Amino acid sequence: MTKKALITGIAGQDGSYLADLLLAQGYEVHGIVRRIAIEDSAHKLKNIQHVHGRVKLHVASLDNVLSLIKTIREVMPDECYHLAASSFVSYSFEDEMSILNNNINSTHYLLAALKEFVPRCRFYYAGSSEMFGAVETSPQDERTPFNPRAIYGVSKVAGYHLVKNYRQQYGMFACSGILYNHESPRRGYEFVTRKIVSSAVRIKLGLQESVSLGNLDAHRDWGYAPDYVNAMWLMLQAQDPDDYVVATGETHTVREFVETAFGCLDLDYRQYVKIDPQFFRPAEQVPLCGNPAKIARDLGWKRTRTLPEIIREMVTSELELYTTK
Ligand code: G4F
Repeated sequence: MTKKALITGIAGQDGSYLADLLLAQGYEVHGIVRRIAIEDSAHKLKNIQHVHGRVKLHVASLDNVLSLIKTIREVMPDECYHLAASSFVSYSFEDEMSILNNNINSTHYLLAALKEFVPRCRFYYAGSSEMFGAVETSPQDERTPFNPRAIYGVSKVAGYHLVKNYRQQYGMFACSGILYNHESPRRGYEFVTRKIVSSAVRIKLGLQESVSLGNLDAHRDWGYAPDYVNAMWLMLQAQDPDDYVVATGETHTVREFVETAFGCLDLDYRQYVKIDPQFFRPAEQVPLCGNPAKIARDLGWKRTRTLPEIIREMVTSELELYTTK
């Protein structure tokens, strides 16, 4: 029988790669999108344009439990991947009420609706390294205590506990992936990797003079987004539900990323990068770096790309945006 998957956040970087993976596996793929995305599909659905007609989109709102129940009853999924969230890490706390409400409630609504109408459905929850936040030890693994420092991380810790609770109290097959940064040509422009790549390409083409960045010495554990959606899928194919850290186990600085991206275009980044305090975040004493040993051991997961390979792919794809217009 054809398996049915329901994805929240299907039009985002991870949702679109997951849709590709599941279609290739023969799944019937359903996605939840907001009405505004349908109305502005050229922009808001661009990551899934290439699978138009092969995925079924449902208009629903993650803050409206009735619309979620209606979708779940219509689809009756075998697997549900909950990827949608306010995911830009805000340290200003300006949006804390809406981030907390949206991220926590949507997870709770989905779990409650699935438990009621299709309890056999396997559930994946997108956790984040931001749950570890201001860590005291590095690398982090599944036993490292959470200490979120941004409201986004607080909301993700709450979702993680909801998932664990539904697994332990109700016997649902519900898992959390604690994912470190993962990048690709489909990354949003607000994140530092895409900002660097798109600026470097625009500078090379004479469309921009410089780029303003924050702390070039910040470290990140950057992996390849398609590898991370593969990890999500593996978690839901496992014998038993569990939570896993997904990471590369190595960190690089923003400066290294910038140097490599500009280097791909034969540019010296020092001539074009300006430092702007508005992009600085509170300094990290201990770097966020994940230990993927458990998912490697239990599920056979491994990454397929190094950071320089990811950067090269992002630069090549960004250049194509201009040359194929
Ligand atoms: O690309 P970023 O904005 O990603 P961040 O904050 O690490 O969050 C991403 O990864 C998390 C872990 O997987 C997710 F939970 C989250 O949803 C998101 O996907 O920033 C990366 C680093 C930071 O240290 C930041 O301080 O880059 C540094 N940075 C330096 N200059 C900058 C800039 N970040 C941004 N966005 N813009 C800059 O100009």
